Amino acid sequence: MGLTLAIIAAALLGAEEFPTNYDEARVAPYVLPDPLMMQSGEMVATPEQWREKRRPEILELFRTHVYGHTPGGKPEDMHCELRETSDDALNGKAVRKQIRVYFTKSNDRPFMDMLIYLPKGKGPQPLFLGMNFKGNQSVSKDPAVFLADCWLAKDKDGLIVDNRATEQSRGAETRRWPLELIVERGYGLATICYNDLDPDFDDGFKNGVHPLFYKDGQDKPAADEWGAIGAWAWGYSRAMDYFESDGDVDAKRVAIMGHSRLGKTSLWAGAQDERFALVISNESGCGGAALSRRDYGETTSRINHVFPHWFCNNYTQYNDNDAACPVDQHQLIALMAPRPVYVASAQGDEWADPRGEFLAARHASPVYRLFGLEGLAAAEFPPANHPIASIVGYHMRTGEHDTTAYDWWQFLNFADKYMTGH
Ligand code: GTR
Repeated sequence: MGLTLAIIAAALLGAEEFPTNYDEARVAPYVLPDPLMMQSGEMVATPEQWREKRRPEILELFRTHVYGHTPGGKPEDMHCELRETSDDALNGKAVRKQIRVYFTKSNDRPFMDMLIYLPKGKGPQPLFLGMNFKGNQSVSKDPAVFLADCWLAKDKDGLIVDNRATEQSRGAETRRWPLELIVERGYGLATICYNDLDPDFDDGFKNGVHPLFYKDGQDKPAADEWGAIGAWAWGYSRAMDYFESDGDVDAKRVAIMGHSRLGKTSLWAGAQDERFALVISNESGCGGAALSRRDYGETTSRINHVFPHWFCNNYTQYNDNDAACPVDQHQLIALMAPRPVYVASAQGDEWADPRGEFLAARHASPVYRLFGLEGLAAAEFPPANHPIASIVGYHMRTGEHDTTAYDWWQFLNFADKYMTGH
């Protein structure tokens, strides 16, 4: 059947208002913008032309039309506080650090709390960086982890009370974060709750990092300025700023991973910030890895209505009008080139359009070929549980919308192959 909870929720939210197509035969033909055709009409023929002309063009189009412009670079007064550390974490196998990153001179909110585990070893360690939904305490059962101090969405299990973390929420998300496995495989894990950057509800951009950058008289982002996804992605880059200052972390070997809305975020962060060595999107779907012009599953119109704070306001121009958008999501994936990028789907997650995610990865491949790399090594949509481990990697596993141990095994194998050579 493949109906996910998200689809049921979508149906409850007004199926007539936002019709959803799940019939392959009803996907209308579409034409994708060519990642290698410059706005002048000239074709990109060399990696230099890509790097100097076409890549900046595509990035600017995504900034103007999809995710909004983001204030660049490390804030001048950003500073970090090591709140807690131990070299005896995970039964002596790991070093734990809990860092608070402040973005201005002030120590008031907004700030972000990062939890880091590093395998014990000589020299700086590679790591995975991934944001979490329910607070750092949900990622690990380790009692030394500070309870998240930010707004959290109500959850169905009642572990979040009055939008705050509780003791009961410790380890609530461990099935999505196989920490011991990651450390055993020789990688660290760093995580941040995304709500630290901007709580995930529409409040007119008052309570996250946006106001730090308002010009005089400004009280919300302009139509081509960042929404929540932009702010979360900005947080990924601030984490990278921190890694560059921590001698225990190998900042040249940092993989970013995100699930669902945070998969959209990891792609956008990886596109803008080339310091990330490897980028993983897990079931990011609409506005993430899935082609928008392919009418299957979640639509631009619905996502902009239900989550009006995620993208920039300009993006609403493409509600029910995807063909008019000057970019599509294969070009976002292409912005990772020549770095390794992995797109993961789940068979039961039709809402995120697995085939549309596969096709976007496939259509990003000509940019990789420009660099003498293969891109995605599959012409046909693969059956479930047949990972494709080329430099543009892809799998669709069986099961529902989630991040599972199966997904992590593929991410770890992929990072071994393309980032660390473990
Ligand atoms: C859904 C949304 C998806 C995806 C998901 C999630 O409601 O429609 O695009 O982002 O949430 O983040 O879990």
